[in-house]
Amino acid sequence: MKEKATQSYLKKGQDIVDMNHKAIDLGATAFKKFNVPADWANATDEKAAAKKVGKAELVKMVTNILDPVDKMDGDSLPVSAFMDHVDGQFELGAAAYEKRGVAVSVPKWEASKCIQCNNCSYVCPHATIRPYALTAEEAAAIPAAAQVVDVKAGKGKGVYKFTIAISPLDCMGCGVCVGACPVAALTMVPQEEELAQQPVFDYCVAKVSDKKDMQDYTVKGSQFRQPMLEFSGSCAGCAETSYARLVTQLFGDRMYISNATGCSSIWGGPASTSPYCTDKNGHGPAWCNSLFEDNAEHGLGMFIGQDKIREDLAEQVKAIAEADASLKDVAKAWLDTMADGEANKAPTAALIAALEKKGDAAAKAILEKKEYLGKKSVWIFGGDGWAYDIGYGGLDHVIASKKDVNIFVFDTEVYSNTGGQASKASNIGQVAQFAAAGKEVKKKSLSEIAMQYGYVYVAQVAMGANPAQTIKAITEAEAYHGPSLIIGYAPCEMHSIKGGMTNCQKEMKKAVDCGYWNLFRYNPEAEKKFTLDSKAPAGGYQEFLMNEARYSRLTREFPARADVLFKLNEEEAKKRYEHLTKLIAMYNE
Ligand SMILES: Cc1ncc(C[n+]2csc(CCOP(=O)(O)OP(=O)(O)O)c2C)c(N)n1
Ligand code: SF4
Ligand code: SF4
Ligand code: SF4
Repeated sequence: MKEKATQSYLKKGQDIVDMNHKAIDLGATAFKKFNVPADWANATDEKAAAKKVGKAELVKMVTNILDPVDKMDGDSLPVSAFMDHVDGQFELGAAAYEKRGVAVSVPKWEASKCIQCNNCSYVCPHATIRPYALTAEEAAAIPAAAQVVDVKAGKGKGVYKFTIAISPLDCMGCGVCVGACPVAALTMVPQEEELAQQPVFDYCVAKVSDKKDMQDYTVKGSQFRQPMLEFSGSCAGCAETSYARLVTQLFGDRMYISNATGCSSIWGGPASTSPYCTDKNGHGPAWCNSLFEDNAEHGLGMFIGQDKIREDLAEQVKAIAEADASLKDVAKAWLDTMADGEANKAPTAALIAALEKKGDAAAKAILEKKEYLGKKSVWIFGGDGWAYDIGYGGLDHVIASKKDVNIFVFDTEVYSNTGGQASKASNIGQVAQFAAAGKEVKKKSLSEIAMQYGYVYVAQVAMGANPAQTIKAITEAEAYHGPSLIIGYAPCEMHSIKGGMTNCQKEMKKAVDCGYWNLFRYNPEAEKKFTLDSKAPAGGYQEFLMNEARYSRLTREFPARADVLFKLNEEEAKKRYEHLTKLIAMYNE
């Protein structure tokens, strides 16, 4: 066994091998004997859990499909079980019914220490730690295990109570939230100790109302918005899901997502465990996965389809307002804001109300398509294997089209979902499949290819390094009336970061501090188009590389080559930063 462990783990470092050997030794000696109680021989199955509540179609799907699948009994499902889904559509929000309870330890919140910054929630990949602002009545009815305090500062002070709700049965135990807390108000404790928090979380989700006055587009305010990606099956600590969750908090109620095949299609839509969900009005991201190689085109199709319907609706709205002067103002307000998401919300609601009141044939014809009236936020999600390599031709075609779509690339610098093949986003010296002796050529600059069009919004972000810059880039990209490309640095299981994925967000900061990854925004609509958001490299580059076994393993396998490639990697990073500083002058004069 030890030999096999050495073979499997030497690439991750001798310390990992030693830990495995120790575990093998302990497995042989440190066991205890427990007698199985005799009455277990007559054990019967537990009664089915309390009746599921929720939308009837969703409960039916969960009961008939998800439950058997979760028990590894999906093979026994008859074809007839899928009759409601013959067109491939599944209900949103099924993941909330799973309650996998897989975390060994979960965070425990200490209200007295908390400064209510919401950083924990901002980074959580699984949306299992959430801040809530409560009215006095909501606070009075919360289960007893909750800790409820006054809102300490800023918006809501003197108005609301505050709590942090944690779902122990959905949490993945990554500890990323603990690392993001500036005042050590969170500690990891055994899951069983925190089970009383589950009813608190469930109460907050079901009963606490949306506090619009607490919500904005800052790190703190964004976390009072409902995440519409929750409890996915991504790895504990995954950066991809933290980014996607954040995007849904900002635009989820009017989002369309086209998703490339890759990790994001697997954690995003494993039939029938849909982790994308809806708000209390039934609005949530409409999500679809086509192919690895045509995702951008597929997303463009989603945009064009609804855009054409909206163009036709605009003609109908103009005509009805011309015929009936009482509709002139509502129609104008809707037409004037058609291209702007947030601004179009109230005029859309007013237009629908006015048309419902009017109720004639022309009004009914518009109302038949009322779901299209509001401005949609169209997103195209995928990994670097999709964006830099296999779907690149399509991505280029789509950004060149000048249409108002938003592309988010989860850049793990490797094909993560298929076990870590090198992509054109992989970097010099990185060991991956198809680059067993370390990749020789530098990472492609996808961002600069996009910038040269001049009309594409482009940003590079790393949420753990600069959370405010990330949210700024996402909101600017969405507001931009044209194509946008955001590339998010996404540390991944595949990187074998020292200490594991609990350090995911911290690793982003290290990457930016040493200049391995750069933060910037290119906004064609801004007066100063190019903004370099990261500082000059502060040193520690080689230490950064050695912190990840995707690099450090090369020093064990090919030490001389490692030396050369890692130096080259650092030199290229320095050149890249100097080059970026020149773009400030080039694009802003
Ligand atoms: C044309 C095609 N080639 C290969 C595959 C197999 N495949 C599925 S996901 C994937 C890797 C995706 O990598 P990436 O785009 O980097 O996303 P990540 O998994 O890293 O999020 C591959 C190769 C496929 N589905 N289609
Ligand atoms: S431990 Fe991980 S999954 Fe659990 S609440 Fe914290 S960040 Fe979320
Ligand atoms: S990160 Fe810490 S201080 Fe900030 S809200 Fe969470 S628990 Fe409170
Ligand atoms: S392999 Fe990487 S990208 Fe995929 S779910 Fe795991 S951490 Fe996330």
